[in-house]
Amino acid sequence: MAVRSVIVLPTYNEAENIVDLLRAVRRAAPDTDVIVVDDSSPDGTADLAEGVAAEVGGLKVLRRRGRASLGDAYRYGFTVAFDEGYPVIVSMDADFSHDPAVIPTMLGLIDAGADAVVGSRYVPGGGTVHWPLHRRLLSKWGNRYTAAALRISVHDSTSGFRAYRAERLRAIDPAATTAEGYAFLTELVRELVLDGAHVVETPILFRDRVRGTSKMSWPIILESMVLVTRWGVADRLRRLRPASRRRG
Ligand SMILES: Nc1nc2c(ncn2[C@@H]2O[C@H](COP(=O)(O)OP(=O)(O)O)[C@@H](O)[C@H]2O)c(=O)[nH]1
Ligand SMILES: [Mg+2]
Repeated sequence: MAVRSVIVLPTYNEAENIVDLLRAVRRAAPDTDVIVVDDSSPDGTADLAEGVAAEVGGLKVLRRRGRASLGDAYRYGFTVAFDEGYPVIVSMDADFSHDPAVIPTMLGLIDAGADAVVGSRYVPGGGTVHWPLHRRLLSKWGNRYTAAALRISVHDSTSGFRAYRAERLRAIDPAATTAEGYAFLTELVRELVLDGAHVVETPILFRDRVRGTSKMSWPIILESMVLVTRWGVADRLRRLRPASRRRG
């Protein structure tokens, strides 16, 4: 029997994608449960997800109220996944940018000993398809800056397509993270690396969404630049003072 696993799937206005995506996930990963974390999407995403729950099976829909934030949605979804005792937690986007066919590969890498698997656009075999030039440049150079500032060897810290060994994720206490946008994903990678976790990357082809709209915004981009710079400085200061404790 395969290890129990769950996909935490944050959604905001994914009405045009959610039903097909849940069906595709079920085909690709028949034994993996799904927790949809919806931020009260005005387009009715949560209702649509619930509408196929019986058909898809192993599906729970969480509805959050209050401010919509990717970081908050993940913090909440991970807490529920921990409480339910899943040993492996997968994260992915709900817009078909992440191919569900990669999920078994990720689960296999966790099984083989990885603590976390990052689906990476920036390792051999990985890439982006149909992504506008400005998004490609922002992502590629943002990730290069992140790797240099944080001195980590992960090439795609902002990828949301991942698998985690739950006990390793729990050890860094994701509920205590603070980033709201995709910087949350970088925050987790940094904390995992600082904690000595074995983080591996597997290539993915990231496809731009065909339906629905991106929630990317200037404040989210700015948050990421500011936080990465701040973490980079904090990590450097800590290295200068080896006696001090981790996290800064
Ligand atoms: N629950 C929740 N999900 C979000 C929020 N922002 C984005 N998402 C979801 O996170 C995933 C990635 O967001 P997306 O807009 O596609 O970002 P992009 O791929 O960087 O353009 C998608 O599944 C979105 O529906 C949010 O504030 N709350
Ligand atoms: Mg997207």
